[in-house]
Amino acid sequence: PRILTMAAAQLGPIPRTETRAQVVERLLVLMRDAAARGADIIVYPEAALTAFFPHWWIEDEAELDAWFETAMPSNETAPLFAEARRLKIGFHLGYCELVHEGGRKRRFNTAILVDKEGAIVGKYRKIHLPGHAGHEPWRPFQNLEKRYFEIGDLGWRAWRTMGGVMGLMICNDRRWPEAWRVLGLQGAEMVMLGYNTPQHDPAMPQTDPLQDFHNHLSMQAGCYANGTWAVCVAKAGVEEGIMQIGGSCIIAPSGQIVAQALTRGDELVMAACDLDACIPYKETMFNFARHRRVEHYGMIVER
Ligand code: CDT
Repeated sequence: PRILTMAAAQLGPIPRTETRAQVVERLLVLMRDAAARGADIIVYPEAALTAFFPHWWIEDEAELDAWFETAMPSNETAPLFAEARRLKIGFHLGYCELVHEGGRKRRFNTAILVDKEGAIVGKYRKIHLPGHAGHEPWRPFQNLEKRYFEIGDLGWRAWRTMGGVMGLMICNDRRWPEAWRVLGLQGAEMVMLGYNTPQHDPAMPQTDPLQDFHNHLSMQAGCYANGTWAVCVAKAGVEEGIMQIGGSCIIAPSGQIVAQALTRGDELVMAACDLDACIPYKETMFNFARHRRVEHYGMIVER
């Protein structure tokens, strides 16, 4: 067996007034607990350093920019890297990234993978941005990812690190089989993803009672059809008046959930994951080289 002990670090709500330093303190509490319980990697959610500001219409550019990180590590996040190095634990962190590239300001919804020496070994910028770009006042809250972020330009990559093949995606990506498949085609054995998912979808309220079901349905199917583990982590609970689902979990290549959060607050969910459990799925049912029929899949990319 190739055991990797994974920790999903679910976060409860982050009030808009909470500082980065205060959030990092919460992340450190979870990291120390995870390390004491033998975790190899701790996975924090999407946009883990702040409240999920795409829920609000923000006109002032300076006010918008303040929600983004311009350096990673930064003064505020450096303690995470230092503690990971000291504890010999890897981590995944979702954050909102502001960079100056090609002579212009660019904003992305980003996740990084950091190894046990505190080095950034993987970076992903969210590709499937949900929501809308304009102000829609009929909604009880906005979903302005299409306004505040550019479509990620790094693709879905898999990295050989910490004893396995690791892939990243972010939130809405998990609902798209294509994202899982692109990672599966690179041999991913461990997918890490974070999410901020409101219980109420103003555009589709009939799915409100199904939010947890659709969450797990997508991720369990993605794991099974690609023979991979996944660690899936929520920012949960009532954040600035908006209830977000929890259900953070660790999913096996069989598609079974092996551990799941019980609360909608800060909570660690842990499991010892045998990466060799991916092998039967990758070599038999989902042996891509033997069984995929790409000559019949063209429409997927042509339309
Ligand atoms: N953060 C993120 O991508 N959230 C979306 C919200 C649903 S869009 C109504 C999600 O797919 O969970």
